[in-house]
Amino acid sequence: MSPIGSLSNDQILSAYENAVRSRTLDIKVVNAQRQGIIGFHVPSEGQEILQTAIGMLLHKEDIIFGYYRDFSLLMKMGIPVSKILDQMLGNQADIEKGRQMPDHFSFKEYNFSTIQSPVGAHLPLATGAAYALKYRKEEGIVVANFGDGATSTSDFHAAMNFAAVFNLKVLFICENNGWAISLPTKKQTVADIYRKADAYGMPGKRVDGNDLISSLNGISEAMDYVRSGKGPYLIEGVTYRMGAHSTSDDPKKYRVDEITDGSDNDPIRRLEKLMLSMGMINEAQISEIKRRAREEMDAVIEERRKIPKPEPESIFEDLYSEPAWIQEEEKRSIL
Ligand SMILES: Cc1ncc(C[n+]2csc(CCOP(=O)(O)OP(=O)(O)O)c2C)c(N)n1
Ligand SMILES: [Mg+2]
Repeated sequence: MSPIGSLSNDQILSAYENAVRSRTLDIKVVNAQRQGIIGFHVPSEGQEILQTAIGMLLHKEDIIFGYYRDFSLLMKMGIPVSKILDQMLGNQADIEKGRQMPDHFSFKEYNFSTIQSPVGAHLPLATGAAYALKYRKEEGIVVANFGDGATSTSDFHAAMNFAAVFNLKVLFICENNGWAISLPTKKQTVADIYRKADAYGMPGKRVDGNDLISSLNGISEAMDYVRSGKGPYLIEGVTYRMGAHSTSDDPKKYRVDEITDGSDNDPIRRLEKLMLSMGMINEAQISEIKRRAREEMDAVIEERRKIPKPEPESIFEDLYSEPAWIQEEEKRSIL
């Protein structure tokens, strides 16, 4: 047992390793994008610990409606890095056959629903899935995570309202990273995000999303509440987007407050300091974990890159059980 609540040292270490592997993958994928290997990426740097905490508390039967900035969550759910990269690369092993933008995952076997590009669009779907669970009397809860910007969409309102009206098992988790691309949170909403729960008649709580223990405590309390059938719950995890919004963004145009890797506000460094102070780990072990993560990610990227892209004619698959004449005609005209 570690001195922190009921967490074992192994659980803390495995949370840390997950965050380090996720950040390493982020860095490698951005480099791959710069080399033209991957088309686009939305890094999770700064949000690793909050997402890892969510992943640690999920049950197998839970249904996840995530968003595009989710590497650490996917990895903590046990989704192999190879599968993540297949989608990013849009290769033949990609379940989506290369038809989606990178970062727009679908992992049916992990109950991870397809990521939506329009901000907030997945939230009514999450509420709908929770309604289906109730109607079919099935186990599990729905977890929907999203950014601060999503709380200003009408879809957020519809999802929160119906989740409460129908007393559904949905846990809404806002990853408040301070920005919606170039717009700081305070310019898109004046209210505290967790207090928006009041308007819908559900509990809301703010946690320090850069701190593993605060995140785990808040999210597990909220999950217990939702699992017991008392209704939906809103968690606001305060984190910080350390880098650019995406590989298409240049944050130097609008921000001067950059948080650098290794600063006190970096959630990974904060967990390192905690583990060091508890004598759980030393600097040499930290370096070794990071070295292993770099080696792992280099090897997986190298392996998955070799898988060819889908054949162009595969674009005509999956639309109709029998090919329609119009598809045949189109195929003949372009292939
Ligand atoms: C409905 C809609 N409006 C605008 C966009 C363009 N857009 C993509 S991401 C984004 C910012 C979203 O910010 P937030 O919800 O805080 O998530 P974050 O990217 O910070 O994780 C915007 C405005 C979009 N995809 N969909
Ligand atoms: Mg944001």
